[in-house]
Amino acid sequence: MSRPSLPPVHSFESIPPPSDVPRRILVVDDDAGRRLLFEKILTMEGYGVALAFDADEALDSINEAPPDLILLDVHLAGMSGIEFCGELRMIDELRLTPIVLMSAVYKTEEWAVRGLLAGADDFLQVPERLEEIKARIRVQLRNRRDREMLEWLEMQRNKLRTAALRDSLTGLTNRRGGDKALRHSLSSGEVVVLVLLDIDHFKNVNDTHGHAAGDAVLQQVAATLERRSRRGDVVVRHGGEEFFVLITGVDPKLAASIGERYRSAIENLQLSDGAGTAGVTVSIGVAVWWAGEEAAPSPERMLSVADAGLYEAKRNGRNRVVTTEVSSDQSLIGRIKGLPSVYPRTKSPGGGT
Ligand code: GH3
Ligand code: MG
Ligand code: MG
Repeated sequence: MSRPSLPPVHSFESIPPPSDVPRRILVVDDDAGRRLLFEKILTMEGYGVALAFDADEALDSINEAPPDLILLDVHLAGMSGIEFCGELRMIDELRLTPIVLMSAVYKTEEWAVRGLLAGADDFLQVPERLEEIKARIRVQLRNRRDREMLEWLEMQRNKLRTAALRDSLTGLTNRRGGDKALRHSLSSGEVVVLVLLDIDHFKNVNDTHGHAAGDAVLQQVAATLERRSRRGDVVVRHGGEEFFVLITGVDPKLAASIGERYRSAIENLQLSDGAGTAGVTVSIGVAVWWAGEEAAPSPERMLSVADAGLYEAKRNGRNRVVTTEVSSDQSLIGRIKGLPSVYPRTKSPGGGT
């Protein structure tokens, strides 16, 4: 019984089909005849083709427009294609670009091995078996597209991950991100200063000027906190009109004055017209963890100590700072070690940190 004959090789389809976007292939070969041959067959395959005689021309072409695949002769004029392949692999723009080495010389096993180890993705004997060469080029471009897709997905995932930790109104780190950062700080073994701020009588802003004006105030307060923060500090919108700034590795004696710096920055903030209100103030509770031998407090405890200070600041007349030290001992809440704990409703003492 005779076997059914296979269809002609050029009628095979690549699965998945090649991308709709025409791909550009750079052919680097010092042999003019082969350059022409590849230009012809690759153009017929629907690829854009760039030609280079040697490494210099190839680099010029790459600089002008990075190709999607490089077809590289092993024996370049004045240079080994294998060495050049190694150099190309160091170029960041080409990290996804397949490099296919080719040689017209027989018995090329050693070169094939060296070339593949130097970073080439395939090694072709040319100009034999042109249909196979075309198929191998397709496979490399397909692999490249898969890698691009993976990179794109990874980027999307990172974007989503970042977005999940951002507050959409103010652009600050949101509560989830803030809690994560606080946990991380407390496990660092360093001093942690938590400055918890709540806008005073914010409900009045909404009631008097409308919710949009309220939103504008929140944005301007957020921007001010961000501007006043130092590199490495984390500014968080912890909820409605409540924020915190997380500072790690600072001199704990400065905690109260750091709180005061933020208080006065908000008091002096000139709200833009859109906010429809003259100005706002904040009440602040600062919790300080001095670090040391003891186990660090939990994030919840750190926040509750700061919150107790904030509540006290509200009760004492608002627009003020109450600073409290946190001990890891659950029975001791808010030991004050000679810190100026309550700032009266006055201007900043100046200096600060
Ligand atoms: P206190 O000085 O005691 O903090 O008074 P307050 O009015 O600031 O506090 P209260 O908790 O009574 O009101 C908070 C207000 O914050 C009520 C709520 O509508 C408003 N708010 C919370 N989130 C947003 C927001 O995203 N946009 C706007 N515009 N308002 C918000
Ligand atoms: Mg408030
Ligand atoms: Mg509140």
